[in-house]
Amino acid sequence: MPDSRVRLSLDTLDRRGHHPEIVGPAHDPRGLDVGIVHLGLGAFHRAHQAVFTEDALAATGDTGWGILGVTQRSARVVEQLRPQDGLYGVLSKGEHSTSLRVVGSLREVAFPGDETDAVLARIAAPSTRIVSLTVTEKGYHRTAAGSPDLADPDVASDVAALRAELEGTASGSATPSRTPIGLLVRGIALRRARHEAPLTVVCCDNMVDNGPTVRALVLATAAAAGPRGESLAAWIDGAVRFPATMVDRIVPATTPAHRAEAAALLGLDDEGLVVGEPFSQWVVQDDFAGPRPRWELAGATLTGDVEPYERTKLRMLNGTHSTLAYLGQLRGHRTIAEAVADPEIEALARALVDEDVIPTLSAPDGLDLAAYRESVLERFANPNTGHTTLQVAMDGSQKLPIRLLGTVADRLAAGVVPQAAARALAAWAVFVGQAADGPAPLDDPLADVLRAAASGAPDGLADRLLDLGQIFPAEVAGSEAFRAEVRAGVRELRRGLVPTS
Ligand code: CS2
Repeated sequence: MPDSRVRLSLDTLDRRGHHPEIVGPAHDPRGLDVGIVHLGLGAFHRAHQAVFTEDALAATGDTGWGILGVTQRSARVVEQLRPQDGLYGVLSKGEHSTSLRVVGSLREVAFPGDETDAVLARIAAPSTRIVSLTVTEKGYHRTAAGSPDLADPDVASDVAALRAELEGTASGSATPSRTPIGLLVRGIALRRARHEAPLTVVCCDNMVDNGPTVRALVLATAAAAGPRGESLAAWIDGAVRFPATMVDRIVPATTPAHRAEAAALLGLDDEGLVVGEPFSQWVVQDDFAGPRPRWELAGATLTGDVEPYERTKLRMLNGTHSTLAYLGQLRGHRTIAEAVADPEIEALARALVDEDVIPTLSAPDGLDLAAYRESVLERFANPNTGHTTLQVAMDGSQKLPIRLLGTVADRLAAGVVPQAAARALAAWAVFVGQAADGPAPLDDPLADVLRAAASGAPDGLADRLLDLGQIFPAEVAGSEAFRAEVRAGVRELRRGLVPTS
């Protein structure tokens, strides 16, 4: 038996167990060159795009699409993956099956805190054709209007560094980058200065129009760096493409129990392990400035128009997910699977989809929305992912506008007050109120603002939250009928009832 205290790495790979459930890597990782720089090396990227890339290169034998993964949040991810030569496992937890694959497409990892020079040089390298991102909603440091938040000290620091680099006044090693967009723009500036080769930026975050959104942020961040920044923005406008994408796989946080389960299968310790449901989907707008991996050979859909997929997924899956998370938290359900098994919560989730969301959608080609709803609810009911309501509940101030408030605004514009969506927001409001009062931390970049709004007379909770212009657009906050529904939902939840529409 292999010693389970030995870490997974290129040198130990052939000591792994040979259970039929274990596969991969699908190629020799040593032979891959980096062609993709990925910003945001969290669990989602490792369980999603890195796997599609692995399968695409296994299908073609192409060796130019290894990934450099950059983690900006903490150096811990580097500590997990660098000793493992970038290798890690994906533990797939189906309702009735478990499997493990070792992925080898991630070839290098970096933390720009102290490796900004190296990352900028990689973004600039001619062999890099793609920069992709999964930095979560809050990682974009946007204002409510969608522009870069130049008042944020991290954004300001990157803009100042960019300006100094463009004007030739930067000295010594690069100022550590503090935001993903800042890092990206600085890398693109270096690329332009060195050889002007085109580039494609692939955003893989759950945002409406994610490609165009990132494009606008990149252009505005460049332009904020003075006249040379404006000229850089003009160059980016012509040379860099920003395809939109829809990404989908449920990837819960990895727990010690998952690590123990994988170690027992693999016979090696894997600190980079990630966990996911078996389902995985990727729809990518086929708009690249240069070559790309043949992701379609790995099951991705390359298409001209991602918008219908993106909107359907964000509103049906993510909107419902957040609803289950807040109601589940209020009713003491630890996991999403437990929440969706609660008949009252399930009824509200179905009402949200059928009455509020579906009327706002035009289905992507050939997609049956009722069947999609069933498949989403079935995936949520998988008890083996262990996805917690608390994890999905985090960052509500960033997620709700994208997942739920578009539905609300569209229904209000159509003259209908969306009752189930109002109930979902009421659940968020009560959750915020409880977290603000109690010992549970409120995991949200606007936690202080939310806490301040939540304190005060309980009757005014819904209105004080709806007044937060950073979260609620005027077309939602300005509807008295909608406010009344949210207030009613808060009252019912306080009485311990799941409000029905
Ligand atoms: C979830 C998503 O954590 C969350 O907020 O709603 O991460 C969800 O699991 C994925 O988008 C599924 O593709």
